[in-house]
Amino acid sequence: MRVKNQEIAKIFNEMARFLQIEQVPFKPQAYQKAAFSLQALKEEVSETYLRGGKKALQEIPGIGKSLSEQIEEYLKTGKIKAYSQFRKKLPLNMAELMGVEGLGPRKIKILYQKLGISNLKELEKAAITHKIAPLFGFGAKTEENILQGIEFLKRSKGRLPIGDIMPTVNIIFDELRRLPEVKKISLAGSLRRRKETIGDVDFLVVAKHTKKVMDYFVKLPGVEKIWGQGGTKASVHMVNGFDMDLRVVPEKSYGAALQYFTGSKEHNILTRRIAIDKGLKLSEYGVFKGAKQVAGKTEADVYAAIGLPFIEPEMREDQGEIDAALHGNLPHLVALEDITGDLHCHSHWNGGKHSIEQMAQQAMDLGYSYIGISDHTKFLQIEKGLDEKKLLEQHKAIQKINDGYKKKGIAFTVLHGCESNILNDGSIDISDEVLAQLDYVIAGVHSSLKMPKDQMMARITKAMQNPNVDIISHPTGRLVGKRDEYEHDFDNMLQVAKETGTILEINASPYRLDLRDLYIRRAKAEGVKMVIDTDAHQKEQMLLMEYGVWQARRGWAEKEDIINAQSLDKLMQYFKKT
Ligand code: DGT
Ligand code: CA
Ligand code: CA
Repeated sequence: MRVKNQEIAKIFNEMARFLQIEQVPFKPQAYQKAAFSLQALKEEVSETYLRGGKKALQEIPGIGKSLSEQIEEYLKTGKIKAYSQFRKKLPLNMAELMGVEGLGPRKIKILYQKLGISNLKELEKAAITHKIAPLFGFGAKTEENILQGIEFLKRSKGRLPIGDIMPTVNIIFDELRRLPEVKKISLAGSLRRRKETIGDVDFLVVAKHTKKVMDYFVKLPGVEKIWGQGGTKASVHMVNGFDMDLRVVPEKSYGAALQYFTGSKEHNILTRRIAIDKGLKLSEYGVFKGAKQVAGKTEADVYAAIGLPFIEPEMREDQGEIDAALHGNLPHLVALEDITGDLHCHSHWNGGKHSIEQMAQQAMDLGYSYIGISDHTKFLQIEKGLDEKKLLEQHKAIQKINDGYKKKGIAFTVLHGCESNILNDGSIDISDEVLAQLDYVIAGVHSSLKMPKDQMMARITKAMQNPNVDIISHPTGRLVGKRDEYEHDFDNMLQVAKETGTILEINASPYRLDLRDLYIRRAKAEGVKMVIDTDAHQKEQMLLMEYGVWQARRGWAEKEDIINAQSLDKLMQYFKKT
């Protein structure tokens, strides 16, 4: 377990926030980047240090001289002085406060200095008693937004976005799997069903030596509290703020237990009823006819014993999957391996981290046959959006890159798109003449998110009717666990998308996933095509594709519903002809 990496990453992330509050330029991004590298690092950083000292640390991407010194300091003393000083100066529960939508570093600092607000509880109290509105630069609207943000956090009741949990769980999963005492291991619960928010993490294990596995589990680095440890189950709380359950089951019941603990509860009620109708009993121990176990070792056996084909975990939500299974109508869900490219990627042309070539290389490394570069356009000044002139320059640059590939015999294509802005009146912030020269155009709502529904729909409708607009990016504007969708009428959106042949984006960022599972189902039913895109602003973010595919699967999407699960030739046919 690369515990030091996680601990230092956590500190670096906090440092980034402190530095943002202090309005120090560039450094926050440097700390964030370093934190990201540390989390992704395969080796425990203390081993890196033992192997080659500070020099070796500096070979980690994003770690320069001064950060390598801070890592060294932490490894030697368990502390980083610069961090302690910040904590003393601004004793804030930063993670809590930053979780409130609309509250950035600058405002957090003012709230602390003027009102002594250091956590969520104090923030709520101040907002309710209208202490925030009179502050310079705040006002009644901001106060109201803060209350709404807090309300949203309360509604999510401690559930965390899957993206907050998965990276840590992946590391722990590998640790557990490698134990010689572990014979079989799987995720269960909502995490296996790939729900967008997770209540707690469930592991299921077949063990050669139960107690050893349990002891190891409760002593994992990162465990903050042990809720309980019994004969077959242990529960812990992690420093990252979530709980994990580990259950050890006998091998002959592994499939049945996996079926039971994957849930959902509602799905299980139905499967149990089907078993009863067949004169069988289904439990977490197996499928039984009287006292005799007739299935249980594998999940597929369990489903087969009650007369059903295997149902993918992502579909087990009592949303008609049992009916579909009984009638042989289960969809063949799209899979990560089907994805042929990523169409929503930003390059350093609009202030992203990497060049077009670097992004393209990452796409090749992922086995894609193309990448679409879709930088922001001019309305988004903070994102260094491109204007018409820059877009045309970029077009030439991309042609040159493609020519280079051709000369070298590399079968890979860079498509030229852009992520344009849908202005309040539904027009696009780039001239039609230039849009028409691109391979495809993404358009998204990036401003005035609080419009009334009718106005918002008129705005999006007009954009979809634009013959140059092929894809609508983040079509609901929500942020998972943080911000509601903007006001819209989804059925209406689907109708217009269908009439105009416009594609809707399943944004793969685990903090966006704009299209909820049920929206995806409806789009599929209407024959509206979708694209799964990562919206990567740096090449590493292209790895988020998996989250988008999971969401698509939860919406029963098949390969044919997803344009970037097609060959490049087929994909191009989905773009409007202009
Ligand atoms: P979460 O943790 O809230 O994100 O959602 P789950 O689905 O992971 O729920 P959890 O952790 O409480 O339980 C894991 C699975 O165990 C659940 O999906 C179904 C099964 N399960 C738990 N309690 C019950 C129960 O009382 N009845 C039935 N039928 N199944 C249960
Ligand atoms: Ca769970
Ligand atoms: Ca649980």
